Amino acid sequence: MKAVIVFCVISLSMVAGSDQGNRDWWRTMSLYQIYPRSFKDSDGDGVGDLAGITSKLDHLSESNVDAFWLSPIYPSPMVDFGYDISDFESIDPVFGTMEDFEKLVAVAHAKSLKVIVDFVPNHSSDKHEWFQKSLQNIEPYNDFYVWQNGTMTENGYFAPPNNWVSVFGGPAWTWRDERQAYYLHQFAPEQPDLNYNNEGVVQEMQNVLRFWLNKGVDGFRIDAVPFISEDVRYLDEPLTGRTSDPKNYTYTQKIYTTDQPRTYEIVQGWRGVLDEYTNSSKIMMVEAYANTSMTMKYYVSGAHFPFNFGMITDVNQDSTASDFNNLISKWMSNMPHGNAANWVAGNHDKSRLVTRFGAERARAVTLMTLLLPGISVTYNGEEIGMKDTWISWEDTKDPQGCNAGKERYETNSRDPARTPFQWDNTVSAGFSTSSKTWLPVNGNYKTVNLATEKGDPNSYYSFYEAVSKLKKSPIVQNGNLTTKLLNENVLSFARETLNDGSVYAIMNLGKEEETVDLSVFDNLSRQWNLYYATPVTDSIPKTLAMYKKIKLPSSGIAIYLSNKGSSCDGRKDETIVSESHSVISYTFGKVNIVRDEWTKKLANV
Ligand SMILES: *[C@@H]1O[C@H](CO)[C@@H](O)[C@H](O)[C@H]1NC(C)=O
Ligand SMILES: *[C@@H]1O[C@H](CO)[C@@H](O)[C@H](O)[C@H]1NC(C)=O
Ligand SMILES: *[C@@H]1O[C@H](CO)[C@@H](O)[C@H](O)[C@H]1NC(C)=O
Ligand SMILES: *[C@@H]1O[C@H](CO)[C@@H](O)[C@H](O)[C@H]1NC(C)=O
Ligand SMILES: *[C@@H]1O[C@H](CO)[C@@H](O)[C@H](O)[C@H]1NC(C)=O
Ligand SMILES: *[C@@H]1O[C@H](CO)[C@@H](O)[C@H](O)[C@H]1NC(C)=O
Ligand SMILES: CC(=O)N[C@H]1CO[C@H](CO)[C@@H](O)[C@@H]1O
Ligand SMILES: [Ca+2]
Ligand SMILES: [Ca+2]
Repeated sequence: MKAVIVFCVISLSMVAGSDQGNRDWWRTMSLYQIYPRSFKDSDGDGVGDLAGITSKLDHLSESNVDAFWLSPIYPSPMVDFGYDISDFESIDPVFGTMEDFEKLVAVAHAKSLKVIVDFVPNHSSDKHEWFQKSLQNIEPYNDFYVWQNGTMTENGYFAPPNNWVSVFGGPAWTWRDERQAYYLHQFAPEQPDLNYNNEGVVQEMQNVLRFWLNKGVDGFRIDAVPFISEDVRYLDEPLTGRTSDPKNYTYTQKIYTTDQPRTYEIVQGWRGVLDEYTNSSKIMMVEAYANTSMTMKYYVSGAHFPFNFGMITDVNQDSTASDFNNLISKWMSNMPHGNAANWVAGNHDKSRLVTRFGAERARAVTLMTLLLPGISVTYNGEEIGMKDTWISWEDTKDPQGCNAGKERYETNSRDPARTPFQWDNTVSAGFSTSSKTWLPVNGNYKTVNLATEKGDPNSYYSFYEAVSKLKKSPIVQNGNLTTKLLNENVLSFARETLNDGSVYAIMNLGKEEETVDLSVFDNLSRQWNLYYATPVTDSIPKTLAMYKKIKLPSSGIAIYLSNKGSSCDGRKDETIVSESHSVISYTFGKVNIVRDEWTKKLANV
């Protein structure tokens, strides 16, 4: 797919990198998720590590990233690839040492990059000292996990206390002879749930946060938050009727195992810990796949933001322009006043962006995540358009895949989105000097890799780099948002400022070429300059003035700038008159959302 990038944006002044003194540094940041096993291997053992990450931080700076978060790097038997932690305050040798971590933080900070680490509070590994002591009934650890006796059956043995199902399939309870009791695990049996009704657990986990804050981290991404607390009556959950298989996670309605009120109290306690660090603002973001109201509640319970997974859960290859419009307005209109929105394009649990949406439509999604108000979240590899990698049953590592069995692993395994980062076209895509890597490298690495893509203006990376740079402009940092459905297939939005110019993004999400009139945004004689478009066609003009009609091919996208005092059009613009066609407009802090009747009508179809 051919693309054009026009850098006639001389007056597009960029904001400086994250400012230590700015307490709001995170509100419009570009956040990048690093999956450490797969980012860069420094010692040739085929597994990524901390020294590897440190050596590649320039890639983040060049990609206009402000902060990165590391998936777990703690000691772990790796039953769930680091989400089963056996020591919350140390580094797994496969990733390096504590010195390597300290060096990573120092080098990152020197490059004005913020460091966010993963905090996995719901459970520990069964190999954690606390669990080992709990097994032996040693005070105070005896009560650190959720132990239940089970129910006596007619044939004299104990059945699990209730019908709760583990996320990975099978009962959420496992029997231990040592305790003559069952323990709860909402994930794998090797991931026993911590008991947040025990004050010792609450304190210990707050101390884990302090440990890493004292190492200089800038915040936390908190894993699996809705699962933290359970209803202590331990009643059966009602059945969904969606499957008759009691081992299937969809078997029950999660009314006692997720979204419990106690969970929000725990989150508030963590915020208190962050606020002890008054010198700089430390942030926490929570991973919560929950419904809208339960998700938004995290904003008022101490989280800086809950992840917005709309781009993962609400839309796909077949979604219409109005589906995308709905997901944007769903977040913007439900978010409590004054908060920062965020847009997550992918993560290590889901198929890759390009695989989910197709290479062309993926660009529209990336454009939205980078140019909508607030925070963008990019999973490593998506900036170069990496695709899911097919993994054989023999090579499968993910427990969710292994548990599903040979017949069904392909639909359950998360390995395809976790393969090594493709840096260049050398051995193992430049990820490792070893030709054998923990998961195989995608066969497309000869063409899909950072080095090659840097030299190609049509590449996914060139596109990402250009749009992520635009995100840094005062327009995208501060601009008011207006979304408009130009017709059933074409979604557009504007980020407008009174003094710094405006950005207009247009996306044809349909299968046919569409002609649209952009003067609905701006019917003045002001000139718009094309910033980026794909595919290249004369029907997308490089400049637009009074009559702003363009023909946009299927899956085409275009970004225009109207630049006050731009040297592109060589004249001073009149002050932008706020000539919106708005009927309703919601104001959220700095962000003003305007939707017109036409948008509303289509949205309600
Ligand atoms: C479990 O059984 C033990 C001994 O049979 C008893 O002391 C304890 O109270 C029971 N625990 C619960 C939670 O019912
Ligand atoms: C669980 O049940 C759902 C239907 O509710 C089905 O789509 C899914 O494939 C099942 N998962 C497994 C691992 O059997
Ligand atoms: C906070 O700043 C003060 C004064 O600049 C300094 O003395 C103190 O060590 C800092 N505390 C932390 C936790 O960085
Ligand atoms: C959202 O989830 C909560 C808790 O799981 C539930 O009580 C509530 O009814 C749900 N809201 C909607 C609109 O489904
Ligand atoms: C957004 O719109 C409001 C109301 O029209 C205006 O006061 C504000 O200055 C605008 N924001 C920017 C960054 O221009
Ligand atoms: C833009 O202005 C022209 C000339 O005043 C007018 O004919 C046209 O209808 C306007 N377009 C929109 C979308 O308002
Ligand atoms: C996106 C993400 O980090 N998901 C994790 C949620 O928590 C479970 C259990 O810790 C992990 O298996 C997932 O990878
Ligand atoms: Ca290594
Ligand atoms: Ca729990």
